[in-house]
Amino acid sequence: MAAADSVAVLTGAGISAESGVPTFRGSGGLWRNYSPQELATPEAFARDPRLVWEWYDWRRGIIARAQPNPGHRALAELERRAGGRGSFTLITQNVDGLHERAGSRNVAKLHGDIWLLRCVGCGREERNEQVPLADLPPRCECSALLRPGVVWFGEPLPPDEWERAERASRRAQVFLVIGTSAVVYPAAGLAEVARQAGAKLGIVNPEPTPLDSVADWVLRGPSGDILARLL
Ligand code: BV8
Ligand code: ZN
Repeated sequence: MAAADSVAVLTGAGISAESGVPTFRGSGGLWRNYSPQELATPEAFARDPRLVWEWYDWRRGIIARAQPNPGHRALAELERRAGGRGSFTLITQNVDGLHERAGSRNVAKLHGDIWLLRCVGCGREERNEQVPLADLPPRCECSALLRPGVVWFGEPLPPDEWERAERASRRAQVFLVIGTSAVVYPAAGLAEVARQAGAKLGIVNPEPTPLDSVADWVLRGPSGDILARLL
């Protein structure tokens, strides 16, 4: 990896597991027996904004008490060592903000940010780190509902974040896929973009993923230990 002058990393919920943040598809991910796929949709929010907000408020509470773990910190250190412009890009599906809290700077957030609230009426966006939220669902001054500033299933990814992620994936000599089940698109498709452009593909995950069969390296284990050792 040290030889490569351009590295891109794609992370998912698994990198925050050792910080105590539940993953989506792992055992701890369930909340009142709902699956995230049922709640992380515009339809669920339209049908029952209060229920969807109870789930997000619960997650915000867990994330607010969570600390970045050695995996997050190792990626921030890797970025520092990579030095210059664009030689290290961190692409995340996570909305928990733990990468930034660990010191990562060049982060493309494909699925938004759980600390952002956006008004469904006037579109106003605000950063809100209140846990728990006073009112569920929260409302804007214009009286319309506020929604979490995240990308739900069926919604397009933020174009500028996606563009940065795709460009970094095309340019990477090494592409690491860390802590993701690699089933959600288009994020998971970035591994293929990198491979098509000639990158070596590395996977860090305690479990098998659909990308293992096309990977050059599969590092089987928790990202906290593996990334710290990689450093
Ligand atoms: C879009 C944000 C189009 C909110 C999320 C049929 C086939 C293929 C695709 C589709 C299909 N039907 C629909 C689609 C598209 C859909 C999709 O991919 N569905 C999947 C489920 C089949 N995608 C979309 O809808 C996307 N939008 O396509 O729009 C469009 C275009 C133009 C105009 C209009 C529309 C939007 C996808 C984003 C959805 N939002 N979340 C929130 O967070 O609440 S996705 C959600 O899943 C999270 O972002 C999460 O990050 C993401 C992926 O999950 P993972 O991060 O991988 O987490 P998971 O629990 O699955 O896995 C954890 C992994 O960690 C495991 O592998 C585990 O082994 C590992 N692990 C555990 N412990 C550790 C560890 N690893 C390391 N260390 C450890 N200690
Ligand atoms: Zn408003």
